[in-house]
Amino acid sequence: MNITKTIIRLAGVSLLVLGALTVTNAANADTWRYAHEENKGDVQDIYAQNFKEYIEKNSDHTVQIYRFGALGESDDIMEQTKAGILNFVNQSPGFTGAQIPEVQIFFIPYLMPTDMDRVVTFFRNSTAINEDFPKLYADNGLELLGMYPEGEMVITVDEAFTSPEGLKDKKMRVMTNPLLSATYSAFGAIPVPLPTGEVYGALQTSIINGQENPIFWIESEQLYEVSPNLVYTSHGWFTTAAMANKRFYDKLQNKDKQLIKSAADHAFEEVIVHISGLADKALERIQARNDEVTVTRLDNTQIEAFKARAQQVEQKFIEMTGNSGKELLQQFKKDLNNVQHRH
Ligand code: 6CS
Repeated sequence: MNITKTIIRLAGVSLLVLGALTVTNAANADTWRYAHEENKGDVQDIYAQNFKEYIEKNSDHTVQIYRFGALGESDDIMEQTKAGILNFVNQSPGFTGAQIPEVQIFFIPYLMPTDMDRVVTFFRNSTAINEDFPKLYADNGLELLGMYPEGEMVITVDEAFTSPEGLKDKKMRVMTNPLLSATYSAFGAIPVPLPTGEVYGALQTSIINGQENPIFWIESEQLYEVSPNLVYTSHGWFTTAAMANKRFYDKLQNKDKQLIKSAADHAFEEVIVHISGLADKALERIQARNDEVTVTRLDNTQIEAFKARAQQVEQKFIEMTGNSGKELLQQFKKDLNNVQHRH
């Protein structure tokens, strides 16, 4: 979507005065605009709501939240943030990876641990997450506020599988970054990059045979209705990131910068509480609602066959990102190793 269309769309959904980046009154209370990629009550919405509540409780500022679809697709809200129309955006590396190749690290399969405690400890303590990524985002005009996990990735497909042979030639929707396509090619499938809003229809019309997402999203978007076979492959976690337009952020007073960082820390903690047990509860609700749903959990031997293909994706990541990606990967692995030792 081009900027003109974007502005028209934004004007249509809100009564904002265009041209003013923030609406300021005499008391210096601003209205900040924040867009994310999910529906009401989903993980990114919980983060955004908690961010908003913290800001509004601790300052005179207001945060206006725009959910999935209100302002377009994920790439549209990023474009609007870069243009300064929005102040904050939550965009997942699945999409940002097309612009900042290093963030595709999350799509190297079997790199992340599978159990939630380890994943959370990693996000809290990782140097790569907390020091290296902010620099990469800053180089792209974005102030990174936080990265957080949303849930384990689960594959939904028209026929359950237990080996790469079972995925052979299946058209699998992927988020629009090249490394995730490489992962699905390595798994034997045919990757089909699509924006979020096209996934349900593409499954319904069999343009694609399957896709991957955390369970809460499979429930939220009712993907199980059109893709009922759930396969747990343990190959990764859905990670996302909240950020601000850096030009906007850099011009703020220190107390507002501090307020925003504290609000992001608060939102992170609330999200971690929200996601504990979320996938299991969502799965129960899905199964209660639809008796066509099947659940396949790969055992360790079956997982090995997929894991054996991860190395070529790691190699591809290094080819795509050069030295900077290589160093990031080293740090990432070091951080992951520290997590194993803590548990
Ligand atoms: O698959 C997607 O496109 C979407 N999945 C999640 C969990 N959040 C937003 C994202 O756009």
